[in-house]
Amino acid sequence: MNNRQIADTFETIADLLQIKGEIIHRVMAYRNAADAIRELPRDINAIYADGQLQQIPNIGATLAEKIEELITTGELEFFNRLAAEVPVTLVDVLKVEGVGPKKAKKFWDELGITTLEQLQEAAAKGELQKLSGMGKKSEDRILAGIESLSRRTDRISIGIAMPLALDFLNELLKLPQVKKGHVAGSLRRFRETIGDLDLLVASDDPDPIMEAFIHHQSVERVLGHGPSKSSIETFQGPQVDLKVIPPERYGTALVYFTGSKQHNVRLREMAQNIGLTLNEHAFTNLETGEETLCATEEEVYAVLGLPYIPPEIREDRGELEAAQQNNLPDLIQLSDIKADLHMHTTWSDGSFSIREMAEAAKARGLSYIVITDHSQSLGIANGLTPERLLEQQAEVRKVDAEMGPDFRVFHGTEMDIRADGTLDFPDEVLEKLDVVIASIHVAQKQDKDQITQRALNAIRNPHVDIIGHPRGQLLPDREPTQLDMDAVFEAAAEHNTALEINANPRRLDLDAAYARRAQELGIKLVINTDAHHPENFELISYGIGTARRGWVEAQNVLNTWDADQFLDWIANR
Ligand code: DGT
Ligand code: CA
Ligand code: CA
Ligand code: ZN
Repeated sequence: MNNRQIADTFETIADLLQIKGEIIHRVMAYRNAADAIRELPRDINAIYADGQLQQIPNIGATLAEKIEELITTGELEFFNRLAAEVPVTLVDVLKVEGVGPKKAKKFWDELGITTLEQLQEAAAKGELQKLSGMGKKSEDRILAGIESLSRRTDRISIGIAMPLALDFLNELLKLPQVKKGHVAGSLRRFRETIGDLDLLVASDDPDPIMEAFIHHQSVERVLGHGPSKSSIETFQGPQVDLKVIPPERYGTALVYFTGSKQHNVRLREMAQNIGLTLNEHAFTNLETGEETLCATEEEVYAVLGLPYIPPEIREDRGELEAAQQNNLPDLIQLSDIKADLHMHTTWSDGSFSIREMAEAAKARGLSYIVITDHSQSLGIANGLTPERLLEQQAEVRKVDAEMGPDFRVFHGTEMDIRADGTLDFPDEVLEKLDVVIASIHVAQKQDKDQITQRALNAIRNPHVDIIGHPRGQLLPDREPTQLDMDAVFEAAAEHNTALEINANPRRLDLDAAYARRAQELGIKLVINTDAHHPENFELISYGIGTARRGWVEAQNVLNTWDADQFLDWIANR
């Protein structure tokens, strides 16, 4: 059994236990174990052979025994017993949005539904809406959920792909034969989801590099192994392609394998217009057959008479025209960021105190932060009542004073926009806060009018400064809400309300395309990590990548401003 099979077995156990109505912490034990195994960078069989199963996060003695049983016998007695009680195919029914364990059990008990096909049939015949607690709306939602399931892709979130790719790349860069290397493909362009991982290194001596690559500890299977190109599949799932390129040809190869395909097509056309062909190896003169080699990407663009085009915008969405007119955007950079305006502490669902978050942010070189815990109606996240919010304000002011004049801690909230469109705090509470973010967390399935009206209510409130993760998508599979973004943009522009690019790689919301439109409409943006832990501050790089992909410039992002300029904007908007 490999890592994924064992993780899947645990995940299925968690689902079956939940359908049975088991207590949540038992369910979570299996789910957390499944996650930990899925993310392992090594073969679990090797970990078992080394006697190190219990060093895997979330694996104690009981789960280690179950893993051992799976590894040594290929089966699990406990799973078999469970599967005899609850049909395993019900697990597929749970994947449908709008179907939780209680509903799955109800459909099974009352209609004998055990498979996805049976669920779809019953919904199509209108049988679900007749059950208690169900209606036409929830039945339609389930039908839509089944359809969106069939549209799901195998693409992975950039948050999984990037650390994996960098791990491979950093190992390769240690080899003496490797001159330089890059992550290429969609990952270098910061697409929100990734098909496979592409790596490129420059060297005249590929054999030892390819050897090291196919023997990396994350390699589960070698798909192809050659002198200039190898492909492997990782334990974590994704495929990784490595190309080794002679250093004098590295520039053309890096442009080619960074893509996008559409960008490359345009570059080839431009080359042909000046009598050259362009491929991954070189420019070639159509008449003389003479090659022009490029060691760097800058040289490739220079041959075409263009300035360097940053990878994030190589999509043939206007970047070539902008380059020809010497009018490329001055894209925001990580070093432009001075603050993080959205984070959680132990006051709601974060894991660290206000002081600890402040220290960590300061250590990362930020000059101010805003503490924005959840508000009262988000009970699941331990949201704050107005009374606790005011108590928190006293602590924020105290920490702000303790941190000295060079680092500021401001008090805000991530306030829920309730299902009925009202805000979770009254105006007289909001006016006491330095910064107000309003976000939609509940009733995300409302129809377009209803959910849009909610967002507009928040945008129009003069105390609301920022809308958090506006569209509610969760990558790679949970689709955004029905929010009418034209209406949101119009209102945000009119009321001077900023929109967030949430940097958490599962969100990236606004995404690049919407961020670009927001900027074009003169709307201010903010890029926040939504940190629940000091380590989450690192996620800012995904927000920066997304913003760059959306052509965003620093001057339009509030948290690139210094604290006084930021406060001034808040006060005068
Ligand atoms: P992905 O993997 O689906 O997330 O997207 P990419 O962009 O990484 O695509 P991939 O891995 O198929 O190929 C990597 C790069 O190689 C791609 O961005 C551009 C280049 N490339 C691949 N196939 C072609 C092609 O048929 N024509 C051209 N011009 N370039 C290609
Ligand atoms: Ca790729
Ligand atoms: Ca590829
Ligand atoms: Zn949120």
